[in-house]
Amino acid sequence: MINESTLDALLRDFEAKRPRALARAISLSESGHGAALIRHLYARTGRAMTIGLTGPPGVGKSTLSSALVKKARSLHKSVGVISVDPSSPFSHGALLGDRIRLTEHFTDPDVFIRSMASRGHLGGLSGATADAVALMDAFGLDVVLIETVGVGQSEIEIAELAQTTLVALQPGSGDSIQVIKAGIMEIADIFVVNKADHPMANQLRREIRSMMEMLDFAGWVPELVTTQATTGEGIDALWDAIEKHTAYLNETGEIETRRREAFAHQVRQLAMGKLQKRLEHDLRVESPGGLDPYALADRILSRFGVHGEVEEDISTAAHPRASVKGLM
Ligand SMILES: Nc1nc2c(ncn2[C@@H]2O[C@H](COP(=O)(O)OP(=O)(O)OP(=O)(O)O)[C@@H](O)[C@H]2O)c(=O)[nH]1
Ligand SMILES: [Mg+2]
Repeated sequence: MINESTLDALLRDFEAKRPRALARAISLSESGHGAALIRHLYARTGRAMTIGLTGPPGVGKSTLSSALVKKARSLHKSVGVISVDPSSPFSHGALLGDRIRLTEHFTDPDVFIRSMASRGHLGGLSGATADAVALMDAFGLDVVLIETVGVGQSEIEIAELAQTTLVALQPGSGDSIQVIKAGIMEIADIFVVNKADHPMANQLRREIRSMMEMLDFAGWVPELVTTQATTGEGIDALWDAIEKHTAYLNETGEIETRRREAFAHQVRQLAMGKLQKRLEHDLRVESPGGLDPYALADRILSRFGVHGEVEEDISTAAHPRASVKGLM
């Protein structure tokens, strides 16, 4: 926990834009003690441009992040980078590789780099990440870039926190198949074929195009950008695509829909986290006393104010952005 005077001091440092205060704030929320901070700072969020960057291991996400940071800095924007590793229970340690690729930005006071892992946060890794995004936003960083590895569910969740989601794919790896399988198609606002110098880069572009032809998009049609992150080739085009998407969100008002969805997602994660903790406790201490599972479930639920049958509305999926042609 954090006491009143520590919180006040931290908020003062935060307001004075001391990077250490931001670092400490993120650490606190990462370990499950961020509620009071977020309560104080939440009203100041909603300003930053938030970019999610996901893709399989080794595709070049960190190299792309570094190139995007450079681009944003050339436009005099301050940047926060959050690199998320769902497989690592620790922050900092396992992510040395990421950090090394960002070294050229280490000494820049307008670049704030942070690795995340889930520790004690009730909302799990996506909850901890959501807090970090909110804190960087409240701190006044113009751009927040969230890098997540892989193509699984938790990465999709994290990508949904962002206004604009970039999906980076690797030539010659069968990635396009993975994309269809994992439902990544639906979350990508921009596809990035990185490693343009790879002989299979053009084939991957064709595969992505034909994949897109199978889909009906509700509104935005994903952009396809080719980059060579190591040389910076294509980064200007990528940045333009990000700005174009941002403009689209603002002009159509979809930015509000995305914010609402992200908000609901966070509330859901937090509430479920708390409920689950309570439930596990009750299950441990409760003696079944001859009750059947339904009866015991009802007894426990009645303590949460849930009685009798519940109307079925279990759809938690976010609003679909694309659907397969002919299926819906
Ligand atoms: N040839 C080539 N190599 C690249 C390019 N971009 C990145 N790489 C290399 O690909 C390797 C992986 O790059 P990273 O940026 O660490 O990839 P990542 O997706 O962040 O990897 P993880 O964080 O481990 O998932 C490094 O050796 C990079 O130098 C590119 O455009 N062309
Ligand atoms: Mg990386």
